[in-house]
Amino acid sequence: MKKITVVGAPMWLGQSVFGTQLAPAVIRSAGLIQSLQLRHTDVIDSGDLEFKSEENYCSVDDIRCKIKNLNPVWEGVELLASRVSEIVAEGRFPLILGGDHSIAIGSLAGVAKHYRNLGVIWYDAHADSNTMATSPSGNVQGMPLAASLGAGQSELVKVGGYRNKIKAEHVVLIGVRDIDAGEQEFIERNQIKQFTSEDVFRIGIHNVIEEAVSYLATQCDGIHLSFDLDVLDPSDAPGVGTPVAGGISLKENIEAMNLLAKHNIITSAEFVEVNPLVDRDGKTVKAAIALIEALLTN
Ligand code: HAR
Ligand code: MN
Ligand code: MN
Ligand code: MN
Repeated sequence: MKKITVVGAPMWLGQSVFGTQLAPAVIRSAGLIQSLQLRHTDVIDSGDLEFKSEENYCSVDDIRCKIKNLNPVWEGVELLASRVSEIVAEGRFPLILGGDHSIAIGSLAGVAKHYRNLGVIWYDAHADSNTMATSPSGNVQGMPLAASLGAGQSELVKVGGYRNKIKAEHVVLIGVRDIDAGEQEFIERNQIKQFTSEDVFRIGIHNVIEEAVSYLATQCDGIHLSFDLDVLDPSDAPGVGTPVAGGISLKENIEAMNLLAKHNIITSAEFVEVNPLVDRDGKTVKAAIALIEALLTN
């Protein structure tokens, strides 16, 4: 039985599509907390963090202008890092509701303080391994994995007051299928383990999870799950800002969450990138809840 603390990180400034900041409230009103309380006796909903919501482009002669909304995103992820660190220090399981994927910088900064070798399972259609030098968009949403590995803009790299939250050999990417050239180079240079969506279709989600677990379990003292809903096929999760065709079905992803639950190795988790404003019939919100329920059954 886990002691769970839910925290909302209503961020949207890590990208350009308005709406991901609404996800924590919408996911709650669709019944997440009650559903968790059916399975666990100790669930605390600690509400949403307060983030600034104005876009903040810096002046064009500022090098940092290459990163969209750097200041408000940075402030937000610092706040999240402190809150998540407190939750872990209390011996509780942090369940973080995004927000766009920039929040992973804060989640990992908060969690990794408490582990010597934190592992990360990064579920995503994208590799999120850009820096301002390689980013095609300037969106921090596409940079959180690189920043957590110590690469990129110093503000983002030093969130929580320290660098290098995780090591490249403790990361597994699952479901990736839209990788920028600079990201591909970063992944190869750092020898990051990845299972593309093609790999999942070829060897099956069960084998992918078993391989990921055996790769991480022996080296890591905790594993953070960073789940970007756009890893799902858009037919199962239309409500995301950057859908990519050819994704993994909800059914297979639920199977994956069930397997992770059975292995009982996930020590913190975040579910990100749900945008209720572009969702259809609450499909993506419901998918997020079903995935969380499967992960947190025991
Ligand atoms: N790689 C592209 C960029 O850096 C697109 C990233 C898109 N978005 C995400 N991340 N949802 O997972 O801008
Ligand atoms: Mn992502
Ligand atoms: Mn993505
Ligand atoms: Mn098995």
